[in-house]
Amino acid sequence: MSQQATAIARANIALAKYWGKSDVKLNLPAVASISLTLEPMRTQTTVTFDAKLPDDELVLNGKHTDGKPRMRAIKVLDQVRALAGIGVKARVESANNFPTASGLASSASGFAALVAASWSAAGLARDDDRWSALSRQASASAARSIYGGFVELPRGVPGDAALSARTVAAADHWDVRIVVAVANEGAKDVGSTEGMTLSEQTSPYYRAWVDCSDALVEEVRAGILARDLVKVGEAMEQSTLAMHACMMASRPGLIYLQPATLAALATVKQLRKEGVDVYATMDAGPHVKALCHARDAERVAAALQATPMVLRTLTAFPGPGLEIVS
Ligand code: 2P0
Repeated sequence: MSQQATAIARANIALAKYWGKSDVKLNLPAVASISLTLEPMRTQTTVTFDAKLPDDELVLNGKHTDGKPRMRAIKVLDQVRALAGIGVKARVESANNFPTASGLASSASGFAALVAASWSAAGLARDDDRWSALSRQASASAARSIYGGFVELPRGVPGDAALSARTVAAADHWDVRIVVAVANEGAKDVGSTEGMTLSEQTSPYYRAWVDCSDALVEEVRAGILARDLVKVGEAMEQSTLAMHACMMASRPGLIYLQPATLAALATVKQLRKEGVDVYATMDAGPHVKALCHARDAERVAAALQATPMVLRTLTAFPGPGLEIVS
């Protein structure tokens, strides 16, 4: 027996952030989040169930990979095998077309593509909501990469194994850009999953972060529907800064921001002074992602590129949801 499918998923960037879990076992988020699915930042994944394989194999960007990434992939494969009633081992070949150190999380597009490709290779019928729920269990941000455009992942009520993301507005709803200012190339020292637990257990601002997030999500959603960049931008900046305040007040402090981050933030502020609608967001890393209108993207990219310590920029636009290509 040999069954194969290939899926393409895009990375996403949260405009309203997710940080914290309401149910660790089911990986349910403690706060709702809203993201934008990004073209052309893609992961392409092929899954082959092959009766001749003695064990599951993971090939990431051309390299055989063991350890934690393979264990996380096996967890997804096991769930799909249980649903499909098969016991055959799989080869997973996954590649990103964007650099892993670009500041764009590859786990979101990676797990979304893995879920869709393994599901399809196992002969199950397409089901975006179940793909999203299964992706969420692997990595919550991955639940959002199943859908295109502007996507919301609601807060999870403990025990709700079926929680999935949903579309707020399609990719063609609003022609905005995300300009990524890459601050450094190194891998982060504390991963998101670990960092969230630390914040929840030690940060005096964790409750305040959770409490303020609902209103910010509402504002971001309303701003997207109204195509109001100032509204989205102001709420987006407060969301990222409230999240980082909560991170920084953890023990030990989680300081993801670096000198290049602050320099890029100053550039964004200066551009606003000059009349450009541009707002910044940062994830669990030092890179600055600037949201602006399509017409301003070149100017924003040039200004960020000229900012001291910024290594380079990448520009992304609203992209489609999960594609099965074969
Ligand atoms: C987000 N991040 O909303 C936030 C902002 C990082 C900062 O989603 O533990 O890799 O696998 O569910 O999805 C990164 O967290 O964490 C993330 P898990 P994930 O994009």
